[in-house]
Amino acid sequence: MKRCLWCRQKAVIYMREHRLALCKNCYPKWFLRTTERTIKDWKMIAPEDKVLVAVSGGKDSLGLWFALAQLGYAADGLYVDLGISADDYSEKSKSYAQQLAERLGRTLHIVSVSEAFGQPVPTLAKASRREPCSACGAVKRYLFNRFAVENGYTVIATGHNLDDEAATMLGNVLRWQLDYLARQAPVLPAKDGLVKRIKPFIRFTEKQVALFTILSRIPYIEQECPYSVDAASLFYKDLLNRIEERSPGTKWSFYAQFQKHLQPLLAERMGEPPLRPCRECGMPTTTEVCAVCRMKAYTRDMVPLD
Ligand code: Q46
Ligand code: ZN
Repeated sequence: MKRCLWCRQKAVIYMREHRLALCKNCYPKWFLRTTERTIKDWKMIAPEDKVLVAVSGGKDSLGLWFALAQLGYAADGLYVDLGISADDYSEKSKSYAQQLAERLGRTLHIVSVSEAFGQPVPTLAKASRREPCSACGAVKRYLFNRFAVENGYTVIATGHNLDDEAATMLGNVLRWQLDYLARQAPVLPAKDGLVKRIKPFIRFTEKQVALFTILSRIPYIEQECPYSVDAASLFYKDLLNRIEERSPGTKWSFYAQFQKHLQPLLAERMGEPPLRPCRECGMPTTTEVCAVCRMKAYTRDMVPLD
């Protein structure tokens, strides 16, 4: 049995990449300390910032909101109700977000896609012939940004972890999608109507975040979104886990060395597409009419669902 390196109690986790075993009391302390260091190292949050956490009801975003509160950041949450009725997914995930808001005594804002655009995400996707996750991603990015701008939030924090980011990066590297790689960073600064975005959990694997959330006794939605069939990303995560198994620390160095050496060069080289206000809604976009307004146009003649 491994013992906690800090206090010699029974360990609940051994992190090979750090050669560190910790018990259930010391692990959350290490986790919070590491989160704080990530925020400082990457200059994610300034004292005058107003932080909005993108809360989905899952372990990562709820863990993030809780961790920020523990660290003294007065962050509020925004839950975007996607209107996914299969398996009661949206209703259930919303109630987990509300539970944590109550425990933290912080505000949880709720924005409904159906109210904003007349239709829920699955209908918007179908009408515009987009994959549900592609429509969903565009709608979420749009609503988070619009809400932050309209309500004076200066930073949007998301719960992406190292497994998410390394898998996305691997996919982009295999196809050399340089434009995506140039924009893949733990901090995307504010720009022309786009609010700054940060990923404070970038240093942790999925398992590490799950353990923190569980030890903090935060209930979260365990069921997967019924549309989450992104086989490619699961495959890349599995590949990276196998590499990590053989050579602990590789996942982080794959990500971090890219951030240190290549991402800044790519960002400079690729330039950023110029943004302009959408003709329909005024939100920043690279095209004349933004992706969300184009999606909305497809559903204009549809009867709203209840
Ligand atoms: S919620 Fe939306 Fe995810 Fe569901 S439809 Fe896809 S993108 S899987 S994070
Ligand atoms: Zn628009």
